[in-house]
Amino acid sequence: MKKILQFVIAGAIILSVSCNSQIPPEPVGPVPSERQLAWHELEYYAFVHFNMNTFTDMEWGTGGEKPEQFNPTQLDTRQWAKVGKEAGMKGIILTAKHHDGFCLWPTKTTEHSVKNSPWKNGQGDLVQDLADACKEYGLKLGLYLSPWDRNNEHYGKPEYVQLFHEQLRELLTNYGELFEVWFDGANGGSGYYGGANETRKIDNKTYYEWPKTTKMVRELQPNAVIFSDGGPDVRWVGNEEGWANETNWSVMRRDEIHPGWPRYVELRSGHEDGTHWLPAEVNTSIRPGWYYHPGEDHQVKTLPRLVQTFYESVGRNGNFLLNLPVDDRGLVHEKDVEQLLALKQQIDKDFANELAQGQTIVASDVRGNDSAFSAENAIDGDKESYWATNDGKIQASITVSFEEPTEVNRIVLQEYIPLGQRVKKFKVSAEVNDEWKTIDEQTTIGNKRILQFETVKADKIQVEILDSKGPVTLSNLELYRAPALLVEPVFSRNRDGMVSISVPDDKVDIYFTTNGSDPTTSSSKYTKPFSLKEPATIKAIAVDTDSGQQTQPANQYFDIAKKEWHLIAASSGNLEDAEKLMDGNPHTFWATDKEDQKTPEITIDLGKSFELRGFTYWPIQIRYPFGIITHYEFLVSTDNKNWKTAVKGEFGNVVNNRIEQKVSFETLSGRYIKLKALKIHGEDPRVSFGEIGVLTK
Ligand code: FUL
Repeated sequence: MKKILQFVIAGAIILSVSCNSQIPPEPVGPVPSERQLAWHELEYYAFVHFNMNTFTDMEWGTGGEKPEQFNPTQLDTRQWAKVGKEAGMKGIILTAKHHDGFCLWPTKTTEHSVKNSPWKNGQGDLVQDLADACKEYGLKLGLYLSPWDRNNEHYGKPEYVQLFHEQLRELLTNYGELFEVWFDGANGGSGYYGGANETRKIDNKTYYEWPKTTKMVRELQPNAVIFSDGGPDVRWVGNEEGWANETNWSVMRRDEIHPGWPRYVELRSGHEDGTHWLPAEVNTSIRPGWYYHPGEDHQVKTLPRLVQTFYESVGRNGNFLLNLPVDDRGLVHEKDVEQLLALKQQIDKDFANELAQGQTIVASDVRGNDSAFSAENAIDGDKESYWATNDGKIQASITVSFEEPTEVNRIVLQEYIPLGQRVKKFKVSAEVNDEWKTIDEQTTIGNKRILQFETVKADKIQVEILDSKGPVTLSNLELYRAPALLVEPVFSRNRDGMVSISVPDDKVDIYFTTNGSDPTTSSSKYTKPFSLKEPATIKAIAVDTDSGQQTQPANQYFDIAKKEWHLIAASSGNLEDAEKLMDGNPHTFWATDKEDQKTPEITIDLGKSFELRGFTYWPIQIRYPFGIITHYEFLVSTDNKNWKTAVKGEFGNVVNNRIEQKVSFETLSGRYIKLKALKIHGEDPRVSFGEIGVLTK
């Protein structure tokens, strides 16, 4: 009997070992749904902000606009789709209705739509046009529908919610398959509201009946993911600048989040102990604004900036949603097209030649010593196969050995996310001339992590998983040697008017002009800071001394220098420190005191009289800002006694998009300027200033 028992036990052990060898690891934590998995595959797609604001030069229309104002002359959605396709994007998400309430399709729910516009004599349907164009170019279609509607008279009441759901139903029913439905979190506030012109508050958590909204999307578009600050399928990344945190979990404690969530900063990293799969989408615009503004034609993001955004979104476990502000002709502007194609070219170059495939690869631990989970699976080009470790093995390494020393400066890592996101900490090292050196130590991987590092000529590259939520599952490891990226020069000018031009690489020369002409290698060569006191536009190129390759010209306009400026009065705050709001550096700031009870204001003496045509305000640039002015009044005086209001207004979307605000006004001469903060964002009573400037040209 004893023998039989021993035999049975031995058999059970053998059985369990061989079973373990074929059983994949248990999932860890929440896992993605089918529709989320399909969404992860998309990685890079376009946002198109094109609507009433395109014709009013605004970021947030009030809702009081007239349908007649919507009048594109060359609208061509096929051009958008063609550009998107050529840029390597997988789809387009269109603002079918933005906060001002104007609908780009002939909805039955309101008269405020294309059907009452001159475009195609009111016969057009822009959503349909784009759906057709996407189909033709093999792109997916997504739609943005703003819950906030500053036009609708019923906004704030139950009637509006019914109408909002009806609009959603139309969009979900009439335009074929959608891959994503986008709900913005910026809701409630002042608006036209059918002529009431008032402020209406709503409860973001309950007003829109989110469960009903989700149910409708699930029924009518079962494959579409739903985006909002907190999903339910895809989350906002918590900034509009185009980056996710290096630590980026695709899981979150979703039930804590709602649209307009005040703890949105947490969206940048996710929650390690998340209860739901809720991956991040990194949305940013190719220009400063979401909408087209002719004044921003020269501010299309530079190639280095776009490349950086790619690495800080796709390379940090996020999807990259790049906004194209289609212009008032109805076309993606040629400057934007140029940059999109340049980005595509650069990314293609960076990842042109994969180096790990075909090399020897070994792992310190392989699940059940089974080839189904071998190290080779990480370099076989098949995402469905993966290297896995045994249960309990949460520290392990995988090493690629090159046949001969090979230059490397990029690594791509992917976890097998159908079984959850696991890795908490990992290290990448290179063996160079028999010596191991650490390249980088990082935290999360997720669907995709890309690390850039200085070129090493390595015999071996090793990835060590130092901590993980469970056994490792790595589906992909790729290595590349990307070429150098020539970075456009960057300008700065201090208070004394001394201009510096810089590039990060000292093997690169800079040539510049100050008369507005395009620089060439025959222009002045930059060697040290130079003085520039009068208004001028500086242009510069960077030239790679090895290859002779050069960048596009970068340019910057500088108005009068601020040497003679003095902050002579402020409602509160330490005046001695005030230098920081006029030192030419928007990254330093000055702020009033907490005790400031009145309308905060500052007065600056410009030292002498100027013909003033406008002013500029850089909001504070720190990571967690406070005291941003949203509504302002700007006054001018010749004697510091009698003041004239030059302009009064709102900096639209300044909190989400903290770029330099430029406001023009009818020319006024004066020596003293006063900026009043009529309204500031948030609870903090202080008002902050990154930089103040004037426009005299
Ligand atoms: C924000 C909106 O308020 C902006 O206007 C823009 O649509 C952006 C994508 O989302 O919250």
